[in-house]
Amino acid sequence: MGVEVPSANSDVLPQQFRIIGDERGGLISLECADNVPFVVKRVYYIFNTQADVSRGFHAHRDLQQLAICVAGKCRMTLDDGQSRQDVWLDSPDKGVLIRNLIWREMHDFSEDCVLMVLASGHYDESDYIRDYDSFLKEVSHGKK
Ligand code: T46
Repeated sequence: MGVEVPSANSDVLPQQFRIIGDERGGLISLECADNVPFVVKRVYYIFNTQADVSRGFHAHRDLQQLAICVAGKCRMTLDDGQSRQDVWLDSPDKGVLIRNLIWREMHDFSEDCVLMVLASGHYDESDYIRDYDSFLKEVSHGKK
């Protein structure tokens, strides 16, 4: 894995990736079983998010994701049902690993932000919990 940065919640793991840089510039490699702790089944990226728009506002029942701003920055708010934490993704060598049943919101996108997400599963709308009270119920029912 990347070097883990301390976090209040073990289901939210900020990551610091090693830059394999030389005089030509930087390079970061993401590799399954090395710095990506799951088999990647999907990659998507979010860009051109309009100023003052926030995204997310959901949790996943059974999905691990690694999020990295490969350009620009945004703030991720991550909530395990008991506490919230903000993680700034503001450099291509920083990421956050988000496990199951974590409510996420993305705020404060810079104009040039490209948020890339590696996911352990294919897109499946039935895996989303898009209502916060339902999320709290699933967490309290110990489905983690
Ligand atoms: C997440 C955060 C970080 C697809 O058809 N395929 C996909 O792989 C994805 C990710 C989305 N979609 C469709 C579903 C919606 O109709 O694209 C539309 C926008 O998705 P959504 O509103 O869920 O986007 P965000 O930015 O709120 O959330 C996304 C991911 O969906 C989510 O898994 O963790 O980014």
